[in-house]
Amino acid sequence: MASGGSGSAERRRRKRCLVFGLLTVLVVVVVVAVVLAVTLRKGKYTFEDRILARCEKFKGSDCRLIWAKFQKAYVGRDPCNVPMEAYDDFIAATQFKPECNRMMFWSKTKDVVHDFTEKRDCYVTLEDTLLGSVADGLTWCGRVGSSETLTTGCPRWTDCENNPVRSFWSRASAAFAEKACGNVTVMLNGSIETPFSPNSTFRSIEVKKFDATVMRSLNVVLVTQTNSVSNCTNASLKDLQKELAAGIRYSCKEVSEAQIRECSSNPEKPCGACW
Ligand code: DVN
Repeated sequence: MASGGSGSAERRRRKRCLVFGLLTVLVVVVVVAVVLAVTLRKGKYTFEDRILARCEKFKGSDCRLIWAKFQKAYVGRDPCNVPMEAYDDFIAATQFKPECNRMMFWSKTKDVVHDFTEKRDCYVTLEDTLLGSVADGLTWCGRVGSSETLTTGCPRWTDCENNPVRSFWSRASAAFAEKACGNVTVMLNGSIETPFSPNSTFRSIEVKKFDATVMRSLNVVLVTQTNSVSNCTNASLKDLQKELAAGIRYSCKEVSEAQIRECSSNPEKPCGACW
């Protein structure tokens, strides 16, 4: 019987092993399924998710409303028929308080400017505000008869003027420039023949919106390299002075990119000593 007893004990042990084995397999399957689901969900990180995540960095923003107003501008529309005014409701929903004496504009100097504003809390560009940061570096459009946001197959910047991305930046730039106040700075590129470029957003939109009743001066920082072709006597900068609203003081300073980069990486250096 003893053998019988040991036989049933053996059977019980084997049964316990089998149950434990099955449970282990079940746990592994569940964990793999969860990981897959999360990974696949991550793969579906939508354009909307991206906009909302960027918006939520600005505490207190009604990001769902802002997303609704943003997509209202282009969803269901011919992607070459989205005028800048289509974003008016979005602009109204993303109102920002201008930071007088700290606002920075730029043209053909995107990398050095954003390297500076990311590392130093001296100035604020449009792309550092809620208004500009939600869409910075992104491409989007809609199409007639669809409620989707497309991120491929959209018109390029120069394909047509009224495309969703270009119209967004025109409208956002106008809103940012309208609020420029106090002493305003602009970083222009000394390595090109016309730092104040005719077709640039800075020239075609922003300078025209500067308001002398709130803006005191425009201070050009002309970013130079060893092989720079322009300096502060450049003809296009003379045009800039002429196009500035009466009453806004103008200054220009040639500053090497190396000096700006050094200041970006040296938080001990006071902002005012960067140029
Ligand atoms: O003051 C800044 C800022 O406020 C912004 O809102 O407008 C001013 C910068 O615009 P800008 O004067 O036209 O300066 P850029 O350097 O000529 O163009 C700025 C950006 O617009 C470029 O960096 C391009 O964006 P991207 O591709 O780098 O994310 C885009 N852009 C301008 N002309 C373009 C173009 N993209 C493609 N093709 C073009 N022809």
